[in-house]
Amino acid sequence: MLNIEELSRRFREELAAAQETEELEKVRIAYLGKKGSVTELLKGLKNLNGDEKREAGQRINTFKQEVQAFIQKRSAELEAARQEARLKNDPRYDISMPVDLGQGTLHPITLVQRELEEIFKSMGFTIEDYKEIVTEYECFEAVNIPKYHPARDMQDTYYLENGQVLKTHTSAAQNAILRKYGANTRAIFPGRCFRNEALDASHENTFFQMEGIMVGEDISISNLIYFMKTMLSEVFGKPITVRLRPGFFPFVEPGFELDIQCHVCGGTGCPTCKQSGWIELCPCGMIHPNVLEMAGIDSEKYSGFAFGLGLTRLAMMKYGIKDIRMLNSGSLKALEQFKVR
Ligand code: FA5
Repeated sequence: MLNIEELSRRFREELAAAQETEELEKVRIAYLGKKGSVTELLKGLKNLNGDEKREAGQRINTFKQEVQAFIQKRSAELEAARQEARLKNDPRYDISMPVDLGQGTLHPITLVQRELEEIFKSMGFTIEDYKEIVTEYECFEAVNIPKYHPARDMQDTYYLENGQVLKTHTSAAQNAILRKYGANTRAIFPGRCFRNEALDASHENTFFQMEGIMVGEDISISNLIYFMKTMLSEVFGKPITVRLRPGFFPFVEPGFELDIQCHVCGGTGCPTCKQSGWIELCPCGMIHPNVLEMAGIDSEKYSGFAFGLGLTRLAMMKYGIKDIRMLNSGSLKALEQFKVR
């Protein structure tokens, strides 16, 4: 009876030595089983009386609870170690892998963006990244839209308290990229744009564009049309009907609007194309001399073209997506249709 302390010390030693579930089970039986030490102690109580019996009973029960709790804890530890060893040794599991790579799909805009990048890379263009928060100068002045010029109203802008703006168009990167490459620029720069738009089937407040610029000696409108046609026929994998009409953008002269026939309705008119049969896709033109000069390029000697492709709308046309809002919806049910990784 009085050897509980000694028993408790032995129990802890045996518990620590149990490295397998089977060994732990043996320890459990040795103490709590029918003929186990604790059970034997409890049986011995019948030989005691009165206070002695009550006191001994309490001590044995406390010890029994202790044994049960330690066995439970050790059992959980061994199970966790067993799982870890199984994952480590099983070639099907790699615990350093990012979770569930196999389940994701690329967003339709990413798919089109990557496709365009490959097309332009093959034509010698570099791919540039740019900020989403830009200065007013980059977004407007540097592309020939002076302060207070009415052309600013063409883009409903989100201004930040520090005076910067959320990029309204990828043209905001033109100045930086022209400065980077100078008179030999051939670059595309995809990016997210933000405008305070009234939303409808073809207008979002957050959408993607892909800008392209090419500068050099003797770059002309023919070069511009060639690149536009090559790009569109490659993306759609077939000749597509386009329409070029004059368009005003302060940073190009002359400027054009390049529309493509609506792929949702085939040109007959639907809510996506506002019943016109055409989608405004890619404004473009010859870079205004002021823009070249502001980037330190001699506009007498060099010329260039620029285009601002509506990447989100291109994805819509390519995949026949009727409503632009689906693309930012985060709806896996809708987006998982594009099972390309
Ligand atoms: C511009 O943003 C000019 N910076 C494009 C440009 C670049 C012209 C270089 C000339 C030279 P615009 O505001 O039209 O232009 O937008 C260009 C394209 O972006 C549109 O044709 C359209 O496809 C897409 N776009 C514009 N606003 C939205 C919107 N709210 N939601 C979805 N796509 C939009």
